[in-house]
Amino acid sequence: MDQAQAFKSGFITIIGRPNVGKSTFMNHVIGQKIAIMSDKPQTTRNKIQGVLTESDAQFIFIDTPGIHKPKHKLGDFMVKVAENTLNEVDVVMFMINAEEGFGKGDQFILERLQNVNNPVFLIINKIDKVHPNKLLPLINEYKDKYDFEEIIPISALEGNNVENLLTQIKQRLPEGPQYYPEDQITDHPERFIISELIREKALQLTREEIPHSIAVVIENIEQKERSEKVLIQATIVTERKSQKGIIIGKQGSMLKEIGMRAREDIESLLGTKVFLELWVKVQKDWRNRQHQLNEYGFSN
Ligand code: GDP
Ligand code: MG
Ligand code: K
Repeated sequence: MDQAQAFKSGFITIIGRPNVGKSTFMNHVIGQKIAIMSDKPQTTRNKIQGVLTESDAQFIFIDTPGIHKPKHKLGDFMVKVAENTLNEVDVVMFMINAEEGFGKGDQFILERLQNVNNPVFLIINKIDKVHPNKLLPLINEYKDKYDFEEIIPISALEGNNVENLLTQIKQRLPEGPQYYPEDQITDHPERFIISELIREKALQLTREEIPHSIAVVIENIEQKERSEKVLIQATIVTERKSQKGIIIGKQGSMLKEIGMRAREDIESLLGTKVFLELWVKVQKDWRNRQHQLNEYGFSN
C-alpha cells in the first residue's frame, strides 16, 4: 500500500499589472465572488485574498501590494516590503495579458523578481482572446527575460488550463497543516481584533452595567471604491432589552461614543480611514445556541 499522501499547504501571491485578470482568476478559483479588502497603495501588510481547500491541499492566496512602480518616495520602502513578501511565499504567480505582451510595467516587475529565490510562474492570461499562433512567440520572449519555473497559459475567465495550473502549484507547496476550516474562503485576519476593539469600548464605557455577555458581529468589511475609507458594519448583540438601551444611550449618545473610540483604534490597526457603522440588537440566550455561536465566529 502507498503511504498516505501528506497534506500540503502554502502561500501563493499573484502579481501583475492592473487588468491582467488577477481578480478574475481569484474569483474563478475560489468559486464565487469574495469580499476582497483591496490593496491600497500604502498598505504595507499582506492581505489574505482567498483560501482554496482540496482534499489533500490548501492554497492560501495573498495580496502583495506595492509591486507597481512607485510614484513617490515612500514607494521605495513599499517595494522593499513587496520584495520581502515575494521571498516568503511558496509560489509567485506573475500574470500578464496575452493580448498586450511585454510592457514597461512588466520590466519593472521583472527587475523586482531578480532577488526572488522562490518558484516564479509566468501566467499568460486571456488566451481565449488571442490566436494560438501568438502564444509561442510570447512564451519565447519571456523565456529570455527570466528563469521562470513554469510558463502556463490560461483563461481565467473561461477556466482553460486553470486545473493544470493548480496542480503545478500544488507540487511546489510544502507539507503543512490546514490553516483554515474548509468552508472558509476568505479571511480578514483583522476581523476578530476589530470586533474585540468594539466590544472593549462598549464594556469600558458602560462599566458594570453591561456584563461580558455582549458579542460583536462584524457584518461587513469593504473598501469603498474611489474612497480612502474602509467601511465596517458591525452589530453589538445583547441578551436583554435593557442592555440594548444602555448601549444605545440617550439619543444614541453612548453608541456614538463607543463608535468614535473604536474607530480611532481600528484606524490605527488598519492604517487607513474607517467609516464605522454600528447597530445593536437583542438576542436572548445567544450564548446557549450553538448555531448562533457559529454565526458569531466562536466555532473553533
Ligand atoms: P486585475 O486588475 O488584474 O484584477 O484584473 P481583473 O480580474 O479585474 O480583469 C480585468 C478585465 O479583464 C475584466 O474585464 C475581466 O473580465 C477581463 N478578464 C480577466 N481574465 C480574462 C480572461 O481570461 N479572458 C478574457 N477574455 N477576459 C478576461
Ligand atoms: Mg483586481
Ligand atoms: K489586487
